[in-house]
Amino acid sequence: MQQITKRITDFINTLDNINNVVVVVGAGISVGSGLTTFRGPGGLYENKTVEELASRAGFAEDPLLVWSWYKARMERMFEVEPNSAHHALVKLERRGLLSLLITQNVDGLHRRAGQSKLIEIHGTVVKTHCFDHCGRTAELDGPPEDIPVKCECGSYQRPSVVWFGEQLNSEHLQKVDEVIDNADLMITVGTSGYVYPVANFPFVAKHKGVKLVDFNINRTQISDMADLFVQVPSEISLPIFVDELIVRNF
Ligand code: BV8
Ligand code: ZN
Repeated sequence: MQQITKRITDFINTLDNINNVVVVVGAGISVGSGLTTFRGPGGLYENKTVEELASRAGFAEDPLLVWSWYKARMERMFEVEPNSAHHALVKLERRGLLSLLITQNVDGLHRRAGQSKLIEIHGTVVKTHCFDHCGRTAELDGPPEDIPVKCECGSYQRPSVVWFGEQLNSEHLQKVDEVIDNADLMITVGTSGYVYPVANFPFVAKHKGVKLVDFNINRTQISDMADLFVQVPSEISLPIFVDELIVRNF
């Protein structure tokens, strides 16, 4: 542990004052809470990939299969708790250093940890809306009893997440551009850097001269361009980094 703490402290000592941190998060941050990732072991469901399940075509073809995938995931999400990496990001916000947390995760753990400067850029499973755009929406306070979830119009309610082939919210993307423009540090945590356009954000930051720190247990294209790559589980390493950053800044 000393070794990683020294690498982190040495890196932080090379930085000027840090006031605007942008954080980009993927499924790896929730592994410490007991959830599985998409592309690691356990990432498949009924031999289907996330690209097949998280899509309009996949839902149209088999709404029951897609709803049972979301229901199984929601059962786990509602059983687990935020871990020390989630809490470290709340601490970063409360000490005034976080400009925005951008999460690809739909597990709601950042909100439950108390995060407010947050964009759930791939949506959230606790909201649903009509698959055929009749306008009806709903909020879920737990995994749905009966699936597939029916809509009163005769179609189905679907999770209000961004599926593959669907556009991300343009206001979200605008806000991301703004915060990267003013960032002095970007932290990426637990993301394979595989899904676009989020996978572009670290490249945009680097191109603008923003310092980049990557936390992942595996090396990715993001790790390769990071100014510091921390190959230690984020539930262990991210709290150390945040505490060192706070000490250095005050
Ligand atoms: C769009 C839904 C415009 C909710 C998700 C070819 C090239 C470039 C782009 C494309 C292309 N073909 C198609 C596209 C576009 C496509 C895309 O990127 N496809 C990929 C497969 C190439 N993107 C889209 O369609 C997006 N929309 O572009 O609109 C458009 C429109 C039409 C046509 C073209 C373009 C929409 C993307 C959103 C998809 N929805 N989720 C849900 O059900 O969850 S994405 C899904 O993957 C989740 O949101 C997930 O978060 C996300 C990314 O995965 P990660 O979070 O990174 O998770 P992963 O398992 O991959 O990695 C986990 C990492 O954690 C690993 O690296 C692991 O090592 C690490 N880890 C594990 N344990 C730990 C750890 N790290 C630290 N500590 C630990 N303890
Ligand atoms: Zn409807």
